[in-house]
Formats: sequence, structure tokens, C-alpha cells
Amino acid sequence: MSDLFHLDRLKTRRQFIQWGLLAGGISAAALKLNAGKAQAANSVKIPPIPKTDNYLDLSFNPMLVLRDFDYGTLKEENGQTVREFEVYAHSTPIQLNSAITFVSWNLNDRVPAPTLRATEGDRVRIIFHNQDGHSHSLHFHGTHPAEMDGMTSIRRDKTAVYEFDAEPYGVHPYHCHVAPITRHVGKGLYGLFIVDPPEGRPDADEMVMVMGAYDLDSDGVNELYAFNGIPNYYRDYPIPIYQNQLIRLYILNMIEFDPAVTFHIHANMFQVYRTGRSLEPNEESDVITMGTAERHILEFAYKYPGKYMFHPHQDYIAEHGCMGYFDVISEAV
Ligand SMILES: [Cu+2]
Repeated sequence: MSDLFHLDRLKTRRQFIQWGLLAGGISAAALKLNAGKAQAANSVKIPPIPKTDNYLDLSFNPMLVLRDFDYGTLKEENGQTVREFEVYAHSTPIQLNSAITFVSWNLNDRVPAPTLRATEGDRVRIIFHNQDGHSHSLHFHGTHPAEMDGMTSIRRDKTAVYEFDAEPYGVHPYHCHVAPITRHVGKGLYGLFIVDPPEGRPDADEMVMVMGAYDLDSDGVNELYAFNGIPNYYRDYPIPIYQNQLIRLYILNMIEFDPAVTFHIHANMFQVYRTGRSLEPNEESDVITMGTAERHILEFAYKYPGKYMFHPHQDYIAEHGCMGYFDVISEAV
């Protein structure tokens, strides 16, 4: 497959999602069309996505990254169902703000990488095409054999296949594991691998936030931070959600150099499912601490309409890009 074809395909898919969402809202059930199992009628409504009159030159839209789940392609092979994903490593310039353009190392021209999603017990196959000029690899968290652990560097123009059973259910990061890892992760090669429990979870407006950082001058100190790749994006474009609707947030900290950060939401509390490894919450809070690569499911609903901030409570980090708002709009009628 040529680069050009691949980019066209990406664009077409993005436009399709965008048009669908702009057409007045799309149900969560429709977003799960490609899920491997039949989905029950879903009562969740997602507000129309505001037109993000983009002031940045980006190869992806963080507003769409939020709810973009890649369920792969289902294949039947020798009586076994395989969920196959295909990803492409590239170097892509992304505009972080009006003054700074950064050459990211990424999958499918986006930071974070695609959110891959399977159900516990699925056989998954990740076909990794390294079309970047540097060697990379994909290392998944979760349980799998040593040879699928992504410790081998994949050279430019080579393809690797990672295949294993998705287990255990929960929220797992995946990232490049080529040294220096701080550089490969800091450049953008990380994402989330969600493994759903076989019985599923209750309906909710589901979204993904990955916290990352940019060490612009390679001095081992981060200058900019972001939710889903672009500093301050959700500050400038608040995320619309409906009042009194359950939000399920899959959150991951992939910030290098800072040992830990917190995540805090204003004017509300959330239920914490640590590492996504339970069906019942472990605790309730409005702030949670995560070391690098820690991740959780947080669930909450907003009682009152209005704009509410979310950010790490390390205020320096918040003030350097890790900042956003939920725009809670009156209940859907
Ligand atoms: Cu790498």
C-alpha cells in the first residue's frame, strides 16, 4: 500500500466520522458498529461535535481522537476469530501552538496512537509497518508471550506482526520500546489498548484522554504538555457532554521525565476503576495520582450545566498545556 493511498484512506475515514458527527449527533451504538459482538440498543447520546475552526495545521483532530476507537477487522482463520489491526509509523510535523511545530514520531499520523480495542479472549494481530526513517517497536502492556513483547527494534521499511490473546481485561498502554525510550515516547509513539470485559460495561459516553509531554530542546525537561497531543486544545475547544449522562473516561499518563502527575476534575467527584481491572469502583475522589504508564477508568456525570475545568493539579503542568474544559449542556430531550 502506498503512502499516498494510506493518507487518502485516513483522510476519508476522518471526514466520514466528522460528517457523521456534524450531521447532528451520532449514537454511541453507531460508533461501535465495528465491535465484534452485537451491541444492545444504546441510550447514550453524544452531543454534536462543534466545528473546530482549526487554527493549527494538524494531521488529526483531537476532538475526534476523544471518541475514536479502532476495533480492527474481524477475520475467521481455521475456526478462530482474529481481530486484526494495521498501523503505520511515520514522522509527521504537528503544530503544537501558533509558534511551535514539532516533528512527531507517531502511528497513523496522530498523537496519541490509535486507541485499539478488543474484548478479553480475542486473538489480536497488530500489523506494524515502520514507514519512518528510525527504528521503532510496539510494546504492549498486559499478558502475552515474550516473543510478542516488542523488545526487538523494527528497522525502517520493515513490517512486524504482534499476535496474542487480549488479556486481562482492563486499560493497557502500548508504546515504542526502542532506546532511548524517553525520546521515542516523548516524540509521540504511545497509545491505549482497551480490553473490554466479556460481559461489557454499562452504556456511557466513552472517551479517551492520554496525557503526554514535549521536551522541545532534548534537555530532559518538558516544555509543553497536552491531553491527546495538542497543548490547550480542550481549553480552546471545550468538550461538549450532556448533563446527567454517565461519562466513562479512559485516562493514561505517558508523560516522561516528570515521575507522576495527578488528574483532577472541577465541581464533581469520579468513581475510580484502577487500571480498568474491575467492574466495581475501587474508590471515589476528584483527584487521582498516576505515575508514568499508570491508567484508569474514571466515571462521572455532571449535575449542573456549565463549563468545568479538568487538569493535573501540578499547576505548572496545567499552565503549560495540560488544561481543558467540559462544556456540560442541558439534558438531551
Ligand atoms: Cu520508537
